Amino acid sequence: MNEKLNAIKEEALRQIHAADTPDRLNEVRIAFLGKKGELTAVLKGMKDVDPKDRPLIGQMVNETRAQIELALEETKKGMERALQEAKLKEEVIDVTLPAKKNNVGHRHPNTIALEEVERIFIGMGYEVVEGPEIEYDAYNFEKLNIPKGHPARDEQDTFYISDNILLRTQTSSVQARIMEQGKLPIRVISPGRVFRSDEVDATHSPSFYQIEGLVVDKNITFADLKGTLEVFAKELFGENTRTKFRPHHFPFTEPSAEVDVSCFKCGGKGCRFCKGEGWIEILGCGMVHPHVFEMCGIDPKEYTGFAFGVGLERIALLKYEIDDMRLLYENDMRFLKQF
Ligand code: 2NL
Repeated sequence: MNEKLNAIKEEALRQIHAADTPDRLNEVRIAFLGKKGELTAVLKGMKDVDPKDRPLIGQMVNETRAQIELALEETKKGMERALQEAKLKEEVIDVTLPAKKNNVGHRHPNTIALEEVERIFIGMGYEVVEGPEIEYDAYNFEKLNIPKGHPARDEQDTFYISDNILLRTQTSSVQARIMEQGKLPIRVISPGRVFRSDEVDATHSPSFYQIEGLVVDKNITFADLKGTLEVFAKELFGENTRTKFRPHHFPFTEPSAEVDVSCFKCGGKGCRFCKGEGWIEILGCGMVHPHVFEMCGIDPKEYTGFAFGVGLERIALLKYEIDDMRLLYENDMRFLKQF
């Protein structure tokens, strides 16, 4: 009996040492110590053993079992230790490696310029309002004194969706809606995307941004318009900036003017930047046309007002000395990273 048990033990230990995975180890356990295992079979055979020999044989079987269990346990621990060591080796952190570069985005130059303009007008008590990019021709043209047949309505310039629906060509449409609401006085700027049927070049794009301003109250005069835009120009381009109002024509204002600012590069002497002029054109403006007031439901005998329109890209190009508008839309990281 002793020899038989020894043979079982030897074979168990051999298989335990040969096992290469915890699963395989478990198979060995079941084969020797399980319900149908070899050692269990010996115990089951006790009924054929002389009763007086049973305690001794029982003890021998238990010792063999204990030895196999010990071997199983130690091998299992060894395997776990090896696994843990391999894992730790793999997870080693080299604190001398260079850190991963974290690319943080930032505002687009157009957005920086827009927020600067908004800051200036909010400081003067204006409200920022937005409206739809797809607009009725009534708000984009009719109520702004641009009647049917006017050249600005030409399909060459405007994207039409249907007879009376189009992509807005100016954000005045937002201001026409505000006037129509009839809450007076009004002091708003309306920034937003506008559309014109233009070919792309260094100064044109079929989609660009505009900021329009509108003030309506009793006793608003051209002096208010001049003072406001002078403050705006000084805030935007520096306190030494001078402004010049040149007569112009817009259908929605009367009188109308274009505004130039003294060149912030040369101070007005004339340089490459202002093309020798000393002045740079930045916006159009005027006193709101009485007919526009009437069409928007405001009594022009009681109220007057001024309005202006600025191209946002123009401001961004000037402020950051960019010479091609296309750069603002191409999303070339080499360009955008400079802001
Ligand atoms: C320009 C000229 C201008 C306006 C926009 C306006 C709006 C209303 C009533 C009257 Cl609701 N006028 N807007 C007035 C004058 C000029 O823009 O050159 N923009 C880039």
